[in-house]
Amino acid sequence: MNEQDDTTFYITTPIYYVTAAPSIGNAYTTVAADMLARWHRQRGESTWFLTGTDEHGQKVLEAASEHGASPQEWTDKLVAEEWQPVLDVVDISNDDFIRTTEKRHTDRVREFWQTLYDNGHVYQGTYEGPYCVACEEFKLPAELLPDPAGDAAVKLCPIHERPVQQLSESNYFFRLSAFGDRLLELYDRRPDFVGPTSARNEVVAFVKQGLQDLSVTRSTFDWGIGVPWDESHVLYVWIDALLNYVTAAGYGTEPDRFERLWPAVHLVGKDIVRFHAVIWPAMLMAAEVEVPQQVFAHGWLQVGGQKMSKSKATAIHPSEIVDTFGSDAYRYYFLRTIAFGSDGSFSWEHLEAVYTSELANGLGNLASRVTAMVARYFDGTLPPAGALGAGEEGLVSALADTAATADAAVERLALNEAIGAVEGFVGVVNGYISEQQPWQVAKTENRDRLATILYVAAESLRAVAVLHAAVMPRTAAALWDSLGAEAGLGALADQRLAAVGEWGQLPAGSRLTKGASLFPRLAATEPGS
Ligand code: ME8
Repeated sequence: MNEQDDTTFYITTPIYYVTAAPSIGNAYTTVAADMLARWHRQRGESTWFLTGTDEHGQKVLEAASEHGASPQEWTDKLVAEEWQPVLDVVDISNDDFIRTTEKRHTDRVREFWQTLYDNGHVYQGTYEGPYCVACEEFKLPAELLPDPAGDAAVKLCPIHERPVQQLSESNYFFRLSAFGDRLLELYDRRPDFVGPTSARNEVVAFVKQGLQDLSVTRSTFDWGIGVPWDESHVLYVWIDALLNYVTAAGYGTEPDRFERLWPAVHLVGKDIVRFHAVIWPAMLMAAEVEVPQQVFAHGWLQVGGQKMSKSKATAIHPSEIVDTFGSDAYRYYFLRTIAFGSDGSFSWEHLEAVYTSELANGLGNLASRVTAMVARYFDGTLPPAGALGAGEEGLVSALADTAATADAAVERLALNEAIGAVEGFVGVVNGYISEQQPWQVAKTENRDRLATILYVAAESLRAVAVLHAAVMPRTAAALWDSLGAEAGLGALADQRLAAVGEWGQLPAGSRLTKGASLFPRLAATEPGS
């Protein structure tokens, strides 16, 4: 816990392009960041969680004009109707939401680039080369794919498999090439700066090839932040967007707040790791601002073996899943079943199988069995435990191990391992009950033994509520409620992870109630239909 010092765990998501409605791909990063934010709060750490929208650039401009709207009208509408509401759909606890069209951002961005220009980091030149509008990225000819139809003049973006544009523009350039050695030294000195290892290796190899200077302005359209020293150009969308992480944190306006928040941990998809781990730290080095704490790239969600994407119309909206399974199962499914950092495929069948086996038959069944038996055999009042035998001691140590394993896994951003550890513990408790057969013990005179079994099970659920609160906040709150835990232990949010493994916290005498089923059986309709 760092309640004493004034550093903050500052976590960010990418800011998403407002070209269409959000997909489960965008929500994947946001949910992962949310789990981390909630976990750190549950540790008692001061935490700040930022997400938002990326609203400038050619891609947003084109989406707006396809819909007959001005870009500002288009982004205002989509942010209000889609991007902000989706945060409620998947239960996001962000502290701030930044839009790159906000004045708090645009003013600071202009100042930042003016300073770099004044200090000789920017010069005028001409960009001749390929550009992928879908990536909003200047490409190297060597990384492009040939046209499947054999047209030598057409080259495809390797990510979007769509033709790139050939640009020839008079632009301003940032001397990115000057930062190669300092970047390599950074990756060397801080091996965790880029994660996971696959992303780090890619970034190091890319920088070792030698960096080219980066075109940082565009002059063939005007949807962007005006270049302060030459208003006939707008800033290239990426070097505007990356600055959101500092403009939202008080850079240039609130030095004390900025000092407290910065540097941040950036969660990104692996498609944009170079922007975050190469261009972004170089920009900060040029401005003499501290580089991020970490850039962690997760993998791609795939549907039918391919990266799910808006441009290929394979995007699924989070509501399609949440409407059937609920937000907690949604969050659990994506974070639990995909190794964080690797690609993972989504299918309705797999989602339904995990929901049924781990949530409905696992945690849901455990909670309903325990609360029902306390109601039935002890009128809903939790009895004190008698002497603990080997079975109970096994649970006590399994809990301590689970708590330590989960916390260490979150520290490494192995979110799936943390959740898996808690799921494993739920399985152990379910196994304990099946073995002990309290319903048989209830037929004997041994009330003490029955009390011990049910106390031990309820106390285990107390810990599960705390350990699952970051990934399934609604379920954890419902469980806390049905354990009657608040009366003896206070609010769920005040339970500290450092103490979650300490045994015997739920007081005997707590009033348990069998609430509504945590994970109702699915209706027999086709999910997603
Ligand atoms: O790149 N699998 O925005 P964007 C996993 N505006 N994650 C996915 C995904 C998928 N199939 N599809 C999208 C941008 N994502 C820039 C960012 S930041 C300063 C500017 C997630 O709308 C993932 O986090 O294209 C990916 O990096 C991000 O959405 C791309 O969102």
